[in-house]
Amino acid sequence: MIKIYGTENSRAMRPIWTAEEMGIDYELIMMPFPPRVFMKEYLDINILGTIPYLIDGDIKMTESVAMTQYLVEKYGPTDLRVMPDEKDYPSYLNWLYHSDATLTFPQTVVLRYKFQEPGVADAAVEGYSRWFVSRLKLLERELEHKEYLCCDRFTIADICVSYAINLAGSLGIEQAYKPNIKRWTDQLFDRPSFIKSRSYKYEEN
Ligand SMILES: N[C@@H](CCC(=O)N[C@@H](CS)C(=O)NCC(=O)O)C(=O)O
Repeated sequence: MIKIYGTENSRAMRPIWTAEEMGIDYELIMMPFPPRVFMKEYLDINILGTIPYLIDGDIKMTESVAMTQYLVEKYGPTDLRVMPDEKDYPSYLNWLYHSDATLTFPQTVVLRYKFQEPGVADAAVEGYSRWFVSRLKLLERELEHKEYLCCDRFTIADICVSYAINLAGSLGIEQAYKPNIKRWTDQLFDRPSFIKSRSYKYEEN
């Protein structure tokens, strides 16, 4: 069975949400955050200590967006996937990469210096928060007349990109909730599979 290692409210939500939407069986191992500090034995499983980590037989993956793509491609068919012959396929790929390379990247700096090492680099918290918000221009414009990012249907592009907005909420970057983004996330975050993916907690034995 597929194993997913996660922590609360982390990027693990992307593969968990995808698996829940698809009804895939998986085993979830929830850990304290950050596991490299609070569960050092995790480094024997994932040398990077990052979350999420997915194991499927011999397959081992460390990238949350790639995991969602793997799940829809390996365990489909599913409407969550956009096929290469669909008109929005290039846009779908662009949003998948955009979700991490452009959006969550500045957020990781905010997370580190606002919560993990507070007081060390306040200017970075301020600067990278602003940088993140300015990078939302493209998303806000794209959603002007759209319910979903691609193909007029819910896909993993919505899952991967909206995670950055969910994270912005946890980081206290309220300016992320621009009108179109808010309308879009209001309906996405109402989906039972999203609510379930957020509900998993680490419980100490
Ligand atoms: N690009 C990777 C990034 C993984 C990553 O950095 N995850 C964060 C949590 S959302 C993490 O593991 N932080 C804890 C640490 O670096 O120790 C992905 O999308 O899965």
